[in-house]
Amino acid sequence: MLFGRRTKNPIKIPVKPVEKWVYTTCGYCSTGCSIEVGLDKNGQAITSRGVADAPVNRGKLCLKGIFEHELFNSAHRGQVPRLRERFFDPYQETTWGTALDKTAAEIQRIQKTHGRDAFAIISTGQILTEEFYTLGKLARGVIGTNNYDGNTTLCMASAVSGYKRSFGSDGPPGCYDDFSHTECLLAIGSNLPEQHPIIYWRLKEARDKRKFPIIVVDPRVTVFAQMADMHLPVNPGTDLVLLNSLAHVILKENLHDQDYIAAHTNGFEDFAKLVAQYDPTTAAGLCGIDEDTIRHVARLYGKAGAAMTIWTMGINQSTHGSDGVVAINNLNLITGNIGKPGGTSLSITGQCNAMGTREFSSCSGLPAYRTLENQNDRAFMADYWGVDQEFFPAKRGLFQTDIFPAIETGQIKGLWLIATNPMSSMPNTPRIRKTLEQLEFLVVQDAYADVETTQYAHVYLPAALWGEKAGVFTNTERRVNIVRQVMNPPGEAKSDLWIFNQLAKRFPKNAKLRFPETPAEVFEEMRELSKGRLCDYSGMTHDRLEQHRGLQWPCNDTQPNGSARLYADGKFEYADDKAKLIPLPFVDNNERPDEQYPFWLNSGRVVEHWHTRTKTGKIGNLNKFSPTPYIEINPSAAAKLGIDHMAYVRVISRRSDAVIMAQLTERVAPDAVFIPMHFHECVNRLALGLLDPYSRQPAFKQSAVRLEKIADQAMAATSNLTARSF
Ligand SMILES: Nc1nc2c(c(=O)[nH]1)N[C@H]1C(S)=C(S)[C@@H](COP(=O)(O)OP(=O)(O)OC[C@H]3O[C@@H](n4cnc5c(=O)[nH]c(N)nc54)[C@H](O)[C@@H]3O)O[C@H]1N2
Ligand SMILES: Nc1nc2c(c(=O)[nH]1)N[C@H]1C(S)=C(S)[C@@H](COP(=O)(O)OP(=O)(O)OC[C@H]3O[C@@H](n4cnc5c(=O)[nH]c(N)nc54)[C@H](O)[C@@H]3O)O[C@H]1N2
Ligand code: SF4
Ligand SMILES: [Mo]
Repeated sequence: MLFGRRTKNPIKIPVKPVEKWVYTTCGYCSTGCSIEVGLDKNGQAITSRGVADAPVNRGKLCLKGIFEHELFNSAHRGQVPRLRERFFDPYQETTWGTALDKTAAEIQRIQKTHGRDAFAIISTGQILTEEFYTLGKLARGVIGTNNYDGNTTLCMASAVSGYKRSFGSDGPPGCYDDFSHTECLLAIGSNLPEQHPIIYWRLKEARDKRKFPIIVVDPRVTVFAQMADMHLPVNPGTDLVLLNSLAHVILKENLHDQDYIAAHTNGFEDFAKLVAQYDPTTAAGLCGIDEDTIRHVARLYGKAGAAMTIWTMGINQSTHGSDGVVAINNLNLITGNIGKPGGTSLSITGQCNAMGTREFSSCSGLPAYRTLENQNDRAFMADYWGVDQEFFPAKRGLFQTDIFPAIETGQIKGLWLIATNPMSSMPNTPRIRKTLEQLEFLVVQDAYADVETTQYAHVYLPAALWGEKAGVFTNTERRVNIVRQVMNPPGEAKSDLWIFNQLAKRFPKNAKLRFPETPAEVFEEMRELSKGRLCDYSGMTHDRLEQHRGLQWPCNDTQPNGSARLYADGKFEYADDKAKLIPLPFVDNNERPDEQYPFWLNSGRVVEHWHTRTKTGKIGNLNKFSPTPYIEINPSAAAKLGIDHMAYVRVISRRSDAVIMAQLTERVAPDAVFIPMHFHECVNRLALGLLDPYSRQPAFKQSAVRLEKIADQAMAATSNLTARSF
């Protein structure tokens, strides 16, 4: 007898009439999947598929990648530049010439009246590296403002800072292939299955072939926590205590790698003295993980032949984000787990090109990991670009999170936002709204005309989106991959590269400074500049990148096919080649729950949506699975407050309030709530966002709120601010 499917008609998937497949790289997350977009005979994008021989995704895509071609026809794309005198006037459509003349004139007026740094620029992790590099040249070499940063301060700044403190340079040392070699994996503050589904698939595949323990540290019972061997529901903001305690046990039980420590690190004695204070009994009282579990995990990690740690925003977005990263590096240095197969500190990055901006945008320094603080680097770049060396500041300027307060105090008068939406993504948005109102001039350069920041802009510049332009992205494992142009931008929208180049022409500048027009020419400059640097691109070309489906830097004459790992020889980027072990005392400085505001407020992502939903909010298949903002509340806490499942509830913090639909679930602890970050006028009306002292990254994931039951549910539904309807 036959069972199941064989007795029925097989499911039929309609064949799409694809005439041509175009190779490109996914424009959502930092996994860096190779993707092909199928075009029909009219040149319309009708489908997407994973590239079978791509080393990252081997033919797979997550659901955002599967529907990525739908972006080309999504609603509310900006098609024409717009202009107005005051932010409350109606916008007028205008020509590119007028919009760019006005922008250049306003930048120059503000700089002349209030000083060069009175005009600020905030960019992103989502444009192409060639665009980042060109923007950097414009900002540092032509406009000359030091208040130039990226939204990566909301995202990767703590990882960058932690890598620099430990190893002397930024740059994630590991790769996805480490999953195939590791004997123990610790994942801290990362929800891989939802946020990096294909990295998760790689991990799961490796683990299915060869058993090794996966330990997930997260206050919330995430999808990742549910598949882990052990879930450690750490108290919010106390990962540093846990990490110090793991090191304590490893040293006490002699599980550390003395030879490695002696040969490749400095600072062991001070470090050992500090972690001696973090015995598991004391640590358990602070971080909420019982002492036996701490000892058990330390032994698993210390005894593994190769052990690795991955982390994402649960570490970076914290008042000790940078310290958390250094603590992870400390753990791996004392166990000899850096630069070896399966032994690494791998920061899972966020946006598609979070790495490209670090390498080439000059936001925090100069191209190819050069710094403003280094006189030789300044001299080299001044000579290369043909600008006066004195034109460069000798120290980096304000971070994104300090630029907004500087607008409040009147120090900054003008702002240019490129591919970022701080009206939704910054903490304490009521304050951001008031801040933007104060600007004399705001220019918004975005692919979508309905992005919230346009409410306060004077000029709107419509930009081409992923796949409407060409260039490269770098993923989590330092793999540079090519984004080929699939379609033309809609209407008069232009690539960010074109916009930067046109603007550059409107400033008086040194004759030597060149702004090449094509991405391939810009790439040549980047290759040349990176030769001999850690992020060496000199062995790459756009075509080689497509042939190899991405190459990992350093990629040069000696490593023409790229390098899987950094620091394999134990040589770090400090002058004496040694890494630093750094003692990290834990200081409890969060806004914590109290009688008035008894719940921890946590926030993060869902698999269907991308950030502030300017993109995924318009893709039917994504938005329909997750159309509504919600707040996760533990059923026992809800019962005490009389809050029903799916009822609207008022959530109040010291900043503001929001009305959100309750989801009762045991994913969150009785003293904690979780709200996805994707919805406008929602969690970021409430979040405090205290800053990490090194990275200036906000602690988005720890603040305090109270909940109020709403009697009039019908009224709550109609007055709900949080839903943006498309
Ligand atoms: N679908 C989708 N994928 C994305 C994105 C997206 O918007 N949508 N965005 C991309 C970007 S830019 C980024 S940065 C990444 C983010 O990727 P992740 O960091 O994995 O995602 P989040 O959901 O922000 O946060 C991860 C976890 O941190 C936990 N957490 C909160 N507080 C603490 C704490 O004190 N300690 C610990 N250990 N954990 C804590 C949260 O409970 C949450 O489960 O995702 C990328 N991928
Ligand atoms: N509460 C809370 N807040 C958070 C977080 C959290 O976990 N919790 N996470 C933080 C993190 S990690 C991040 S990365 C930020 C993200 O915050 P944002 O960067 O502000 O969010 P996005 O929605 O990705 O904004 C990108 C904008 O660029 C536009 N765009 C896309 N591609 C292009 C292009 O090629 N050119 C141009 N010119 N425009 C383009 C999009 O339409 C969109 O408006 O949010 C942060 N905010
Ligand atoms: S995992 Fe990330 S890179 Fe891969 S398809 Fe999904 S969103 Fe794109
Ligand atoms: Mo991010």
